[in-house]
Amino acid sequence: MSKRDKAANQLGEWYENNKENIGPANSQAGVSLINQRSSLTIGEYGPIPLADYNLLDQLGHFHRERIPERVVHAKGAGAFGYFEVTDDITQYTSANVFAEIGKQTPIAVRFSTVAGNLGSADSVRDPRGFAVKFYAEDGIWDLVGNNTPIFFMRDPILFPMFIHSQKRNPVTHLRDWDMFWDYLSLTPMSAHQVMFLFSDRGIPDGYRHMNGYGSHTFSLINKDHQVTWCKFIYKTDQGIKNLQPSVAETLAGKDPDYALRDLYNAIAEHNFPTWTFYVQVMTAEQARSVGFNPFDITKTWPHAEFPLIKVGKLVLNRNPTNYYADVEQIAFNPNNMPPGIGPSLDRLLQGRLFSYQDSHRYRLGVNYQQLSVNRTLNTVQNFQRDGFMAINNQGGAPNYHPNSFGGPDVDPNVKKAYPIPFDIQGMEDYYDNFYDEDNYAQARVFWEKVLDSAARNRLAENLAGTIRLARADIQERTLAMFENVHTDLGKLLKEKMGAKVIHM
Ligand code: HDE
Repeated sequence: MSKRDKAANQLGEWYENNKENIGPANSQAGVSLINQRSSLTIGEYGPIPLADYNLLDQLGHFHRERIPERVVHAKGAGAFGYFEVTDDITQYTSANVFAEIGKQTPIAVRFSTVAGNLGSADSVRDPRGFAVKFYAEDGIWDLVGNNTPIFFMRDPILFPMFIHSQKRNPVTHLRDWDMFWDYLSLTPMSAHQVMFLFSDRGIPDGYRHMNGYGSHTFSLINKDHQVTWCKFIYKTDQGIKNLQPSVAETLAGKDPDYALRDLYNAIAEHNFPTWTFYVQVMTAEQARSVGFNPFDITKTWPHAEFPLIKVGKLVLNRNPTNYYADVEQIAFNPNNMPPGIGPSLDRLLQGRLFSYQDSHRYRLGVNYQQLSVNRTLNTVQNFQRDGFMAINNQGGAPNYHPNSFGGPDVDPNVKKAYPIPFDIQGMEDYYDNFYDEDNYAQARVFWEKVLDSAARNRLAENLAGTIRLARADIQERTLAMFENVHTDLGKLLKEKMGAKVIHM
């Protein structure tokens, strides 16, 4: 951090590259400014007249510089690059991004933490967002994933409550361990994800040394309209690296932007990070007999039964030229899926298909997709018009349908590239059985098969560190939840917490 790295030299480098082209200062309208050091005054020490247009313009613009931060995933870093196909999966999907080996599609990626506000520290224990925007020839594909293959819940109605419990207490405005563990221990479907989060992978060393997961079950549709369920996975080629909690704590104070700086410098030094892209696939018949609900995001698909199939690589080779324009304003939407890729019966995904556009309309405005970082490469032709900041208002094309002026009409072949119709029947109802379905089986496998004894010990240590900060009855309930995962975990946790602390 103390050395003059590429990030520290950004301004100097910009100046070297641009010094020949720097003209006189002017307004946003391009009109030359008369003075930018002093306000206009009546007499040397007199008042400022309204005629000081430049002063009013500076202040008026300044007051409007901030937009709402993302309600979750507020702190992040972004970069650009490409996705290249290395292996053929056209037997599963007709999506243009996978059309042929060697095909490259430009991408933008935004990494993030989840609970912290803008400006919060990067090296915290929190899931990491790993959102990828593919600028495909047939429209944007947003794969808005995390660094974990699973999630805290399976029903979207629980999301706002869960997030409230993980963010700040509304009175004290502090992170609150009663809220945190109260909610999680009352919602044991979170056990699997919580164990991942408190394992070594809960604090990745920057963004380059972690995997990414689409997490949900999606569908792939091939040219014969056959549907295959699938998961998307990107594995880091830099190798997994995590931070020791004590190192992470020190970094949070010394360099809260550690992950952002690391990503920027790596790319600026041409040390481009890459990930290998895989899919797992499951046929409709396998889905019916697999023994767990394959559309439940609290579950992974075992690799032994559903092996990783290599598809391509992601390369990040370009830093944003402007953070606000390229990263703060980038807007991902899981609903953006070009032909050949579709959603599934994953209930949480279905909630997300609504949530993101709604959140962008609030944060960035109704025409957020016209901002350059969000714009698709193909031509947009539809009947949406007007609203704030309509940069592309589609000129003289008709704004209603049907019309006698060329439509546009939908391409009848496109429906074949989506998994419609889904074969579903049933009574409309609130089905609560999904709430408590099979909360512990895979969490137990994680404990028994994925972690070795040293990693189990660190997991228990990390969990105990904050459980012991909650009220005694919440501690007891949280312990009971982990005892349900495995009696050994319960025992180890008790040991780590110490009886004295529980009843403080
Ligand atoms: Fe998000 N999520 N989420 N989420 N999420 C947002 O979108 C939401 C979920 C994820 O870098 C928000 O623009 C709901 C799972 C990432 O810009 C919001 C539900 C996964 C990002 C939102 C989920 C994610 C977001 C906040 C449950 C991993 C950052 C502002 C139904 C598979 C994207 C915004 C970026 C951001 C809603 C669950 C990943 C509010 C309702 C599961 C990486 O729309």
